[in-house]
Amino acid sequence: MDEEERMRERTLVLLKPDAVKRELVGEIISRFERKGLKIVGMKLIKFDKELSQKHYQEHVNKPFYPDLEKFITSGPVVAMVLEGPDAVETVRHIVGATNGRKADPGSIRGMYSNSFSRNLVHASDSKEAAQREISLFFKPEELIDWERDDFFYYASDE
Ligand code: FUP
Repeated sequence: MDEEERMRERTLVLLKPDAVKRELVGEIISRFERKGLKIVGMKLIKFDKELSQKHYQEHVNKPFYPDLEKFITSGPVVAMVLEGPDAVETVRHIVGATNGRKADPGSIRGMYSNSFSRNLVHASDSKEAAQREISLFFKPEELIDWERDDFFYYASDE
């Protein structure tokens, strides 16, 4: 893989209904922005059962799935695509371990979640999963390429 491709890796992040209902959306997005990850796609969505079954395809037959489906369909979700160097791994690292009580205290889950199942954020766990999940939530034309530009901190004609 060339360097350019590695720098522009993309991953899917969901801010789950607990993040929205606890009004932590801004706080969590700030963590990603300040880390230097670029938002290239973002929308507020509501999961139905079908989308839940597709997104959590590897969990559908597990005993905890009914609760997971009930939770993920219980309110709005912010879906985002983040871009940056090794984005899949970097984002998983900032998000922290699944169980908020065991997650590193500096991670998003470690800071804000006190639960195993209500853990605020989903992040793709591999490049293959990222590709599949991005295409589940976003059409290609909904992903926008943009460049950082210091010029926009002020206008030259002010
Ligand atoms: P993660 O990759 O950290 O988001 O975790 P998993 O893909 O293993 O699990 C998906 C979601 O299912 C987690 F957010 C928590 C929930 N879950 C349970 O509620 N019970 C379990 O035993 C395992 C996972």
